[in-house]
Amino acid sequence: MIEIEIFGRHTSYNVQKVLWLADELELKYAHTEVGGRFGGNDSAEFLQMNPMGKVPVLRHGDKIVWESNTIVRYLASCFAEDTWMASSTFDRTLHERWMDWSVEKLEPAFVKVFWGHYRCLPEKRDHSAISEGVDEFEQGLLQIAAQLSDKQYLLSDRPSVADIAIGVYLHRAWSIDLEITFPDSVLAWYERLSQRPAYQRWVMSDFQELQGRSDY
Ligand SMILES: N[C@@H](CCC(=O)N[C@@H](CS)C(=O)NCC(=O)O)C(=O)O
Repeated sequence: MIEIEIFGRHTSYNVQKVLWLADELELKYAHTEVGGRFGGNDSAEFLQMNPMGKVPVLRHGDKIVWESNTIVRYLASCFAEDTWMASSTFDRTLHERWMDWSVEKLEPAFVKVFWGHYRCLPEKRDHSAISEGVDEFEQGLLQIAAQLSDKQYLLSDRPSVADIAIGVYLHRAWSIDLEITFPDSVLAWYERLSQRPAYQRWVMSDFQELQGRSDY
């Protein structure tokens, strides 16, 4: 039996975080598409793994983990301590604060933009809500630019779990035919991420099936 199984449709940016890191760590894993057009996330078997009915879910031996950022931290601490995530208590917070911030600030802004613009049929779009989302997302990009300063990645010249949690938004925000201003350092960071095979494979994969689709 394969030790590690990742459940979740690869068009979900939350699932992409987990698949991206698993490839970076060269883990051997099985991937099962669940949710969206694949369904299965409301089955009794799935709900037993994640009572929230959401993807991603990780099975590692007899352990089950859900919530994408939690899975990312779990994999990093199992398989990449002191490379993708620091092991010392304080240094871990340097990663964790950016991951928490992304959930609190960046993702809600991104959802207004991505769901409001890309996943909504053109005739149903609320343009003032989209423009509010773009402003908030751009504010977030400015915070990221200040953090990047002259670093290659968010915390140092090596990528970390913080880059995974936040980097998934960049490709979508850049590719959805909406004017969003990327500060130069953020654009350079996105280009750097785009060179990574695991980012190309999962995050830069085709998500067109989500266009105009608000049912999942
Ligand atoms: N905070 C959760 C969010 C999970 C979530 O909302 N997942 C979405 C996909 S991004 C989902 O399962 N939607 C139902 C579906 O795809 O069918 C996480 O980061 O894992």
